[in-house]
Amino acid sequence: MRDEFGPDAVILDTRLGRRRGFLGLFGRRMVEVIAALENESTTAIDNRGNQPRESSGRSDLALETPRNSLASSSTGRQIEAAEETESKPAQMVWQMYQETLLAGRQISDVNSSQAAASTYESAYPVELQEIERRLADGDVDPRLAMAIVQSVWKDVHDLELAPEAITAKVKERIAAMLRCVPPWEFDGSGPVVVALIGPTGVGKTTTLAKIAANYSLIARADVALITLDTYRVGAVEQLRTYSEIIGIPLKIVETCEDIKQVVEDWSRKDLILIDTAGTSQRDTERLQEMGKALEPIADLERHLVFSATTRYRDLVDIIRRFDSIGFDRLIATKLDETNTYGLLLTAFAVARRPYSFLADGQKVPECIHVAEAMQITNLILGDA
Ligand SMILES: Nc1nc2c(ncn2[C@@H]2O[C@H](COP(=O)(O)OP(=O)(O)OP(=O)(O)O)[C@@H](O)[C@H]2O)c(=O)[nH]1
Ligand SMILES: [Mg+2]
Repeated sequence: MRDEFGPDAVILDTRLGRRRGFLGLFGRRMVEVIAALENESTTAIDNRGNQPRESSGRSDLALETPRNSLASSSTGRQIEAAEETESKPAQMVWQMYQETLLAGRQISDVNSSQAAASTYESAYPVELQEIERRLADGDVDPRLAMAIVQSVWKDVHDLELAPEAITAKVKERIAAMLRCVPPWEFDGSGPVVVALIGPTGVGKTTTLAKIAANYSLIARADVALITLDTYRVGAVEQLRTYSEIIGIPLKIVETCEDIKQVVEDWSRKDLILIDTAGTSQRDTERLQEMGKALEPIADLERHLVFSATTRYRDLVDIIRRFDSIGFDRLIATKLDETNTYGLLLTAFAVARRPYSFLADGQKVPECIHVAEAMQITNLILGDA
C-alpha cells in the first residue's frame, strides 16, 4: 500500500476472503485493503492473485483529470440538464432524425432503417460515408448515423477539409448532441436522493457501492444507503458488506411508508443512495410496484442503469418500459466488456436524458467515471 500511495498511507482495514469461482468452487484467495492518506484520502480494493484490469489500454476511459475525478466532486448539486441549451448544430441533427422517425419507421426496426440508409443518395464524400458506416456498425441507430453525417456535410461541403478535419467535425457534432451532468454538489440544504433502477444483473449494486465509496471516502460527503432489494437471495448481504467496508449506514426497507420515513430521518445527510431489485422490463407488474415504492420521495433522481453489452433492440425496449415509471439519468456499465460503444448514443437518442456515470469494471471503487460527452464520443469513434 505504501509503494502505491507513499509513506503517509494508513491502512484502515484489511480482510481476507475468497473470490467466488464456478458455483462457489475453485475460488481464489483475495485480500481487500482500505487505505487512507492524511489529507487527500483514497481507497483501493485489491484482488491479490487476480490480474488487475489495465486501464492504460483504455486511455479513452481513464478520466483521471481533476474535472472528471469523483474525488474532486463534493461541491455543487448536479446542474439540471434542462438548463443547458442545445447548440444549433445539435438541434439540426435531432430534427433531421425526428423527421426520419416520423417518416414512419419504428426505432427498433434496424433492418428497414439499414435499407433506408443504403438507398439514401450518398452524395457526401467517402470519409463521411465511411464514418456513417462505422457509426451504424457500432450500434448507432443507422438513421441517426445518417442524420449526423448529413448535418455535418451541410456545414462543410463548401470547405476543402482534410479527412481528419471532417472526422473532428463529426466528433464535435456528436459531443454537442450528448448531454452529461457534472457530479453532485452538496450545500447542506438537504440530501440529494438517488435511486438506481434497471434490469437484472447490470451492475446497479456495484455501481451504487462505487458511488458511495467515492463520495464518502474520497469526497468526504455524508452518505447513507437504502436498499429495496429484499427480493433476491443475498442482495442485502452484498450491500451490507459494502456499507460496512465504507463505514456508512444501510437501511433495508420494504414499504413506501418506511422509505419515506428513512429519507426524512436522514434529512441532514448529503447523499442518500437507494438500491433497487433488478427488474425485467417485461415484468410490468413488478416494474409498476417499484415505481410506486419510489413515488413518495420528493425530488428523487432516478438513474437508469444499463449494460453497454445489451442488444440494440433490448435496450430500446428497456428504455421504453422503464420510462413508464420514469427516470432522469442514464448510467452505462460494463464498458470493459465490449469494443463498440454506439449503443451509448442510441440509448441517449431514445431516452434523451443525460448520462451521469460510466462504469468499466468490477473493481470498487475505481471503475466508475463521471460521464463526459467527448469521452463517450471518443469511445464511439476512437481517440485519434
Ligand atoms: N465487467 C464488469 N462487470 C461489472 C460492472 N459492474 C458490475 N459488474 C459485475 O456484474 C455483476 C452483477 O453486478 P451487481 O451489482 O450485483 O448487479 P445488479 O444490477 O445489482 O444485479 P441485481 O440486483 O441482481 O439486479 C457482478 O459480478 C459485478 O461485479 C462493470 O462495469 N464491468
Ligand atoms: Mg443488485
